Amino acid sequence: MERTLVLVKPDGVQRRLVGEIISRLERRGLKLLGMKLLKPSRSLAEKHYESLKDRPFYPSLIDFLTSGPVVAMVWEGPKAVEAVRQTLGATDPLKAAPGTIRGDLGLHIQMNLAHGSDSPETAEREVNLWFSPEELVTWKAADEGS
Ligand code: IDP
Ligand code: MG
Repeated sequence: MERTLVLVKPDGVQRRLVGEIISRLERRGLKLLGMKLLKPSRSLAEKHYESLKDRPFYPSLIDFLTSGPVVAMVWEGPKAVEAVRQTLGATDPLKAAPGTIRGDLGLHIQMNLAHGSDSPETAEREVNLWFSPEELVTWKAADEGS
C-alpha cells in the first residue's frame, strides 16, 4: 500500500472543482486518509516546491499556490502515487489525455488544478510536510475484506 499527497490548487477551489476532483479519486478506488482546506503560507509553498527553486517559473508558482485556499489530502491505495498521477494527466493540460482531470478540465500549464506526489519518496516527504500524524485516519473499508 502507498500513500500520496494530493492538493486541489487555488484554481481548482475557485472553479468549484473540489468535489469533481475528489469524486474521480474515490471512483478510481483510492481511500481518503486525511483532508483539510487551508491557505498555504509562503514558507510551506516554498518547501513544497523546493526541488523547482531554480526554474524560471518558480516565483510565479509560489505566488499562485499561496493565492487562495487549497484542499490538501492524503490518499492511499496500491501504487497510489502512480494511480493519482495517471488520473491527473500530464503537467500541461494541453498535453494531458482526455479522461484525465487536467485533460478534461484544464488549459493552463500553471493553473493545472491539482498536485500529486511524483514518487513514493516524495510522497512521504510531502505527506509529512502538510499533515501531522494525528490528522491522518487509518480505517478499513467494508469491502476491503479482512
Ligand atoms: P507536476 O505538477 O505535474 O508534478 P512539476 O514539473 O512538478 O509538474 O511542476 C510543478 C508545477 O509547476 C506544475 O504542476 C505547474 O503548476 C507548474 N509548472 C510546471 N511547468 C511549468 C511551466 O513551464 N510554466 C509555468 N508553470 C509550470
Ligand atoms: Mg511535481
